Amino acid sequence: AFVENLLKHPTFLNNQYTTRFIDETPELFEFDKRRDRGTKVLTYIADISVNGHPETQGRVAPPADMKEPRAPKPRQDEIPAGTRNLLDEKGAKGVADWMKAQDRLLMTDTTMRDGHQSLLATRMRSHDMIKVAPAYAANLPQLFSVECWGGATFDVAYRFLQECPWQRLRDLRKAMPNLLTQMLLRASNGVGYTNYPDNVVREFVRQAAETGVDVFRIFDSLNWVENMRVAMDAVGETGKIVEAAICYTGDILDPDRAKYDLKYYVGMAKELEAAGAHVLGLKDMAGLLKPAAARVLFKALKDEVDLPIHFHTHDTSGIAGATILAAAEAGIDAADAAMDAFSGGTSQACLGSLVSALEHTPRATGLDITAIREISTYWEHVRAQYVAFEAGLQAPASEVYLHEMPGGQFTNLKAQARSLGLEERWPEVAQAYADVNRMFGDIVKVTPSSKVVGDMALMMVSQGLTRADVEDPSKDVAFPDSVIDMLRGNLGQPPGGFPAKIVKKVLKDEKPNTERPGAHLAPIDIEEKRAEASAKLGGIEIDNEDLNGYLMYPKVFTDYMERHVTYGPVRTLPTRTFFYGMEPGEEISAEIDPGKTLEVRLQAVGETDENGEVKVFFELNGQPRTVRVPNRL
Ligand code: BTN
Ligand code: 3PY
Ligand code: ZN
Repeated sequence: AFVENLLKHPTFLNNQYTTRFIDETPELFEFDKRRDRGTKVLTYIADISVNGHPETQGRVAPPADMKEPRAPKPRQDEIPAGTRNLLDEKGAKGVADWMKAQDRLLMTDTTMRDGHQSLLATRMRSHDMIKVAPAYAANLPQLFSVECWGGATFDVAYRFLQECPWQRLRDLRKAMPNLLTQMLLRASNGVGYTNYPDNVVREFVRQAAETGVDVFRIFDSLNWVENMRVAMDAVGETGKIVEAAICYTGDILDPDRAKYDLKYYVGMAKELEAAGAHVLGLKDMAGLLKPAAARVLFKALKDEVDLPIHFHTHDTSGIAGATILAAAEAGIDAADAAMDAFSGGTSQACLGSLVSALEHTPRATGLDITAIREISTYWEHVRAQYVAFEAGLQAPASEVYLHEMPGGQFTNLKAQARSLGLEERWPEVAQAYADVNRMFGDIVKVTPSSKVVGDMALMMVSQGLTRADVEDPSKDVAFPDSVIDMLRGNLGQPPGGFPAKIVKKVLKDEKPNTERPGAHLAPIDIEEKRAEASAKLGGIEIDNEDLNGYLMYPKVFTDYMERHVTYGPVRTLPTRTFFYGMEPGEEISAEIDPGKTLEVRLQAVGETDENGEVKVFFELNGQPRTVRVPNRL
């Protein structure tokens, strides 16, 4: 947000130029402003070149001679009309009616959100997305939508990528003006892990719609419709598309999992329809829906509700493609897939393969397979730059039907287990996860409820506790904070409530809250928060985008802003430079503002001096520059 407006920027407020100087010599200021931001970016490059990036150190690195990935060219100069134009002309209901009238299976590309969230710990940088966005707009105008925002991408952008998520959204929106952009919103949990006051959720939705989200896929982590209404109503008010999603768990064909049977899903779908959904999402975050069950489920949903149906699943078990094809036969309107290079495993099914499989059938997608292959080749090169973040699932895992972990959590929890020294005891973790689910009454497991189950499972395995131990009233158990919080009712209520036995064990004599958490949270004084954020950051102006970052994640946001003072607009660096710095003799360029490019050459790295500092010698746009950074190694 602030990157566009230097005048409110900490860089500017902290630098040495006086107002008089600027007023009297505007050209000089222009020059110095550039130099100043350039120096910051050089400081970042120098620091990473000397010390390495904390997130990639000790991990596999991409080959040294790897080139910057090149996006395919737009095949036409004029941007063809797409679904976004339809939304502008016909409104959200008009798009929904249009969806139902299509013979073809509409496709959403998830590469820029769930694809990398599930395969690369959400670490994909905006730079790699924005470069290819014009090719999407020109070459794949038949896409239903591009999922590119929300879920875990919001906090990871600030926290680990040193970039502003709002700027990403604005840039993508601009580069793909004809395509619907789609986000994942955790209803009252916003893009966070906890319930926010209603007015924070509303304000966030308003801003996301204004900055560029067209389709809001909204879900609740316990499938509690009560907890989805605030977000659904807020999206409805913006005129954007309300895609209300049912999270799928269990197995409708398994009599042992009767809690989540066909009747349950049809009932929830009707509630969401009545609550104002334009599109019904079926969000199978773990990839549990099997082909035969999909036929039954989608036929029933098509018969019982009048909304277009958009199906999202994960390929963890390796069978997602078959399920999507079965769902297409059963009449779903739209499905999610990821570009080939970002598909499979804990990610979505393969877009190119689905498009090919449906060619010459009544549900042919209309997408150009050559355009898909070109774009996927780009993504293949992009993915290679992030090898340090590969989760390393080598093969399909039917084990997912046991533990039911969502795609994004599976590899994450594996990494957590490894860091606790439990790597070779993974099957026990998987079993404990399943046991905890049953102990909590068989709940939907998706962010944030999935994190609660994962915390409990890891705790049990590391302490050698069984479900019987945990439930034993005479045994003292120290529960993780997230478990206490959920059983207090702070994430809302699962169908039928939490089992009394475990509630009693965790809360002892404390009475849980069974009403909607947002009903008890006092509204936040938004302007007071803006002033608070500003005060923490030396009095800079906080615009609405920044404010919404602060409301979701106060500390993550202010930490990011403070690093920005030192490092400047590093989001514009090539990904290789961002994670690995530069080698002597190497040259790169970075467009720090439209039309303002830094040409950077690293000349040499000096010796470490008596103060523990290293001089790094650069050429910046042909001029010699020296930057000093601490040697922390
Ligand atoms: C984070 O991991 O907190 C975000 C990455 C930015 C940290 C910067 S990278 C350069 C410098 N070296 C460090 O060890 N930390 C900072
Ligand atoms: C998220 O909430 O980030 C998810 O991807 C849930 O599936
Ligand atoms: Zn998903």
